[in-house]
Amino acid sequence: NDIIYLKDYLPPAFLIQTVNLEFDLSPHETRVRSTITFTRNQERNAGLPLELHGNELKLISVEIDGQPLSESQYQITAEQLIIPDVPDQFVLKTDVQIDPANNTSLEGLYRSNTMFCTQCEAEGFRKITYYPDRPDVMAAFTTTVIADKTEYPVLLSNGNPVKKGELDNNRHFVVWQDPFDKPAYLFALVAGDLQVVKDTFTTMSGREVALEIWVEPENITKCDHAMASLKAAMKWDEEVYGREYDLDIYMIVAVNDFNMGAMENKGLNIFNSSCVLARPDTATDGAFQRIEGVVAHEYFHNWSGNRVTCRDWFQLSLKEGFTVYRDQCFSADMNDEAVKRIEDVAMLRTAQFAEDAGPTAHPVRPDHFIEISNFYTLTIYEKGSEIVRMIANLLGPDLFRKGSDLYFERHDGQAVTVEDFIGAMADASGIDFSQFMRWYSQSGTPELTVSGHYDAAAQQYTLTIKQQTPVTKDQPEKLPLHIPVKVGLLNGAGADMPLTLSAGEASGAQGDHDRVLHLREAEQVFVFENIDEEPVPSLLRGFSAPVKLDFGYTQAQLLHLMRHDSDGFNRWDAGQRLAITALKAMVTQFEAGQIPKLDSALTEAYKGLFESGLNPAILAEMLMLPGEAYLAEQFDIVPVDAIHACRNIARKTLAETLNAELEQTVAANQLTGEYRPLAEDIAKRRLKNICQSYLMTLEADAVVERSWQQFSTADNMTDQHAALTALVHSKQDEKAKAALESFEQQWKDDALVMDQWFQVQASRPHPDALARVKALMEHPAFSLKNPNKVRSLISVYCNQNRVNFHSIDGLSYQFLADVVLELDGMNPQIASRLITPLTRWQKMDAKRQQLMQAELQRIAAADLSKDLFEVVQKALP
Ligand code: HT7
Ligand code: ZN
Repeated sequence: NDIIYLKDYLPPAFLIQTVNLEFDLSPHETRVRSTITFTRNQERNAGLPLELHGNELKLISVEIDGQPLSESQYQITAEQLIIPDVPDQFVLKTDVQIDPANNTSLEGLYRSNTMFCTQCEAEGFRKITYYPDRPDVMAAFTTTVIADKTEYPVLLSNGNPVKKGELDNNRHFVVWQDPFDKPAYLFALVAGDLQVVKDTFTTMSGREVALEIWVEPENITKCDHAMASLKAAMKWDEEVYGREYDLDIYMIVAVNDFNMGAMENKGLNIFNSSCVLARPDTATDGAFQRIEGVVAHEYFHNWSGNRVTCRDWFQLSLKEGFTVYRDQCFSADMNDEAVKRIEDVAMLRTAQFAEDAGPTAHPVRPDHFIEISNFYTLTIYEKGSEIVRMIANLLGPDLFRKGSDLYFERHDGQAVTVEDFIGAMADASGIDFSQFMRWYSQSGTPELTVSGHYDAAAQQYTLTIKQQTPVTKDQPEKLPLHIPVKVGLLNGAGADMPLTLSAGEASGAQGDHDRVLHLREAEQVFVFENIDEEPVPSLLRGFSAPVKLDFGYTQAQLLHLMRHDSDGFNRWDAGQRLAITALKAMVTQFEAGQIPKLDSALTEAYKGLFESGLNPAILAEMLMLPGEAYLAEQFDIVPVDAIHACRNIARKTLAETLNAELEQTVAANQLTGEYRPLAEDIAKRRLKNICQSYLMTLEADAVVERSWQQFSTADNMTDQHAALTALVHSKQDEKAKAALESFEQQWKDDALVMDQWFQVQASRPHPDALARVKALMEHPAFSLKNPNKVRSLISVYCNQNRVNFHSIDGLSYQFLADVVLELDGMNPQIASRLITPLTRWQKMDAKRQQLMQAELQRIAAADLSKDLFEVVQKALP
């Protein structure tokens, strides 16, 4: 298993002008004939051999400039076709045979149900034909797809259809031409018996673009939301980034078997059906919002990824971080901005921070890898997006737009690096990003320790900020970063004070109520003048940098921020800090053998929320206690059982104490009228269901009955699912059983709804959970070959049912190891993602550490894929 290093990058030895592909489709014996015009790259030495990637291909023939090659003229290895002696310019023809029906890895060309589809990012094209499968080789593709007309009436590829016709033996063909040069990872092909929903979009320059969503016939009623989202995204990208769509047609295809969420292939996006299909009765509000975000994300890639692509895979965050930032801003504009920020930060702090502290920690631009598929991580995507957000905040909206225009114009049609992106931002703004570049090369989450000092006589308030990034497994040394820390100071009445800085660098105008402090040193002092009373600092507003922040807030200060902060994010965060302190105190009591008691200050603070006139969206967020995974992050050694028990006790206490407020909120937020996936309605449903779930902790008959009624009569999946969860996660075993049976009966033919049925059971915090998960693996709707099923049942159990996964008998660790080993032979990408919770042994107690490590050793002893090997090697002690 070779390690590939960024420092070894060399430009390609050959460039390509045109690629002609002909696919003759058959489940087990697909033929791929390619005709490629190559030219030697003047940037490299003359005389280099032609080296093409190729995996699991059966070579039928190869010829150069019309001359067939004999076996002595080329070498074939498990991963390459090498032709030592080639002219400076030539046409290469190859004919290979592949077996899509036996391709369970879901990369390359494979079957999903009865259709053919492709997934080529990152290095899947080499499973289709011999090719220089690297993103800096870009070419114009013409693709002919041939297949049986009855089984595969629809034949799709990138670009525009330019020719179609009939062949003998009931076969037909379509020729697709993509006028834009692209790397092979953006190639796509789909063939099947599909139906289409069509619409159009008129671009800002007045061109009409055909929009098509292709699905299996039973899903034709589930495409409206994705179509509306696509049109909204196209409009937003014109308005906010000045980016217009370039082809005359934009197609989306939904497939059931897919390793990730979706793929931005040029003109032909392929989507996991879970990220495109939604109907009010089958998809929750969360699914509607995810679809909106993913459809937009893939659309935005047309510029940030496709028109301007990555030079090599180390630059992955160049397209992913930027595109996530773009989709987060889009979703914020379509919904509630503060809520979107809260959701994104909650996920980052829970999961990305854990990744950054764990054995697979890596920089946003890694400098080496064994298997690039392992680097489609929260660090590349979410931390990468936070970096772009920091740049956007440093520049302000006008200069950021100037920078992005410059980036797209300067590099259109090129394969570029992070330096090119930062260079455009620097040239547009005049800002020096040299220290800032460390965000791309340094892994780990920086920790800020802040102290405040008020000098009443001098009317000065001084903030001293220290930064330190803990050592990570991949990097022993850390340097200070350039960190934008947005601050405000609240007076006793809760109002923002005007800020005048006399020491320390900042952006934003003097006298404004917000300033962005530029922290560059390991320790730096910032002095505010004319401060006539001791303020409460609101630090890191809007989560202005992906860091941990410790100020040592008092309870009174947090209550003040929770009530008054003008920054919606920090208001929520103050509540989270308050809750963490209260829950940690309960954990201490629990571990000392006492009965844990929730601090009444938290109950009072929550009570105040109901009277504070907050909108339902924010109120819902503020009522949620930090999750078990985020609480775990607050400890050096995770007291997994205590966290679970104390959080439950806290929920119960809140339900008892705030019973009237919760009841009143449930009653006040019942929606009548037709379901709409609009922010306003989503917020009301969420608030109602959160309050109802608090009340369910008391298991009172009337409340249980209300859940049952909601479950039985809901006309939308959000309410039905919330009620099902409330019942299944309660102690009402009879009702839980009845609800699960009824749900299964109702939805047994809908794969996506059955995923929810698996999830609800996998996350059930009851002691029989592992036995139930094992039993559900035998259910006819479950398949280890389908990633959505694996995620719904096994990932949810191992990541969201922490108290059972970490059961001290170690049986769940053993279970996960068994599943991972079985899966690795079928789908290495999914196996290596699934193992993540087993790699996080560092923060568990000695007994659990030993059990987890033993399972990792057992896995390591087997013959593993590159994917799993890389992760397990890193995770071993
Ligand atoms: N750019 C896409 C990445 C992707 C992917 C990567 C590895 C294996 C399977 C995959 N499917 C899609 C998705 C995106 O970020 O838009
Ligand atoms: Zn992406």
